[in-house]
Amino acid sequence: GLRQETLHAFGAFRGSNDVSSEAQLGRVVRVDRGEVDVLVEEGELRVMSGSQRAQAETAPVTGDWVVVAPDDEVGFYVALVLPRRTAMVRRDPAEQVSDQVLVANIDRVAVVHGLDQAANDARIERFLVLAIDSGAEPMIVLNKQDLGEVSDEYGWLETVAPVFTTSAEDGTGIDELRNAIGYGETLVFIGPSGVGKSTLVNAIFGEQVAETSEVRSRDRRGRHTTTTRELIELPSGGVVIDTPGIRAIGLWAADIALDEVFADIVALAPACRFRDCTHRQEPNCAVLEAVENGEIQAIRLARYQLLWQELAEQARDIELRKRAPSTSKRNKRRRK
Ligand SMILES: Nc1nc2c(ncn2[C@@H]2O[C@H](COP(=O)(O)OP(=O)(O)OP(=O)(O)O)[C@@H](O)[C@H]2O)c(=O)[nH]1
Ligand SMILES: [Mg+2]
Ligand SMILES: [Zn+2]
Repeated sequence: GLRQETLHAFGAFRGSNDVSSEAQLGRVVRVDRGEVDVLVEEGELRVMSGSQRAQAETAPVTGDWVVVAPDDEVGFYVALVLPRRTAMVRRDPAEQVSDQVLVANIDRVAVVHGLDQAANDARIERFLVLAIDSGAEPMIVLNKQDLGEVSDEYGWLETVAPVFTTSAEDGTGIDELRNAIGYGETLVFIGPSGVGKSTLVNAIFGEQVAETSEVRSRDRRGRHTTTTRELIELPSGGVVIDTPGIRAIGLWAADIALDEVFADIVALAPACRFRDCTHRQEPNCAVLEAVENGEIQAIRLARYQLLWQELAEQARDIELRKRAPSTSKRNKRRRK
């Protein structure tokens, strides 16, 4: 997945910095407690992430293109994280007013749902916002087709992103999915635990490269088998990234992506009487009219409003934090 602009950035870095001529370009395969595995031309290198010593200001994540340089003490270290073409970013689960990059330089984000579970529009919508916000092409994979039907409930998905129906178990739809990953392209699978992300990776690859395990029989929930975001090179020249299952994910400044996932509602808004209509109780609201005559589900409008509110509150919190950068959490609470 190496692009011309990445090569240029590497050349520019080498030209203007005092790094060893042995510095080499590589791609991060996984990040594990301060150590980073980087795929370079000759194979995988374990390097220090090098937060203290490196010029690298950004912490490397899976999928990053990095410059790796040799060092007498630590072996190798990451000297530079090259500019990211795309990145999947969530709200940091610990630091609520900062963001966290999950994977970088991806071309496609495949949101996986298991058809053995009930449809969960809210969850898929949230994952789709994350996917679109990354700058990559979104896709939806309805897996475990051998265990459940693609009912009308899933019809709306096609209006947002291409839908692939697969069974990693019996091979249905696997060729189509594999063909969707072009030469040099990177696809990342996201979704809850147990939906079959790692099994899909294995099916696409053609042999067991990612660990999988059975879902709990009681509620068909996964067991959180995959624990790191891991990059795998396909024989076809494409790349897939397997990720640990997540049930919920915090969005980060994803307003534009949100409007893409709810394009049906957004398209009606210009016909509302008020330019800043919130579609809650305003007179002559085109969206509420569409709900009334059944074109838009009331529950879908409610979910849009919830996500919209979440992002608006977040933007306000970030703004507050910017104005009072040194205020500790305790002080902030006291001021309220
Ligand atoms: N019947 C059926 N079972 C599947 C299919 N895909 C995956 N499974 C099974 O579902 C279970 C969970 O699959 P995994 O690939 O480990 O799920 P995962 O999404 O990677 O889960 P985490 O790594 O925990 O996030 C395994 O027992 C798989 O064999 C499918 O298409 N059909
Ligand atoms: Mg897995
Ligand atoms: Zn309105």
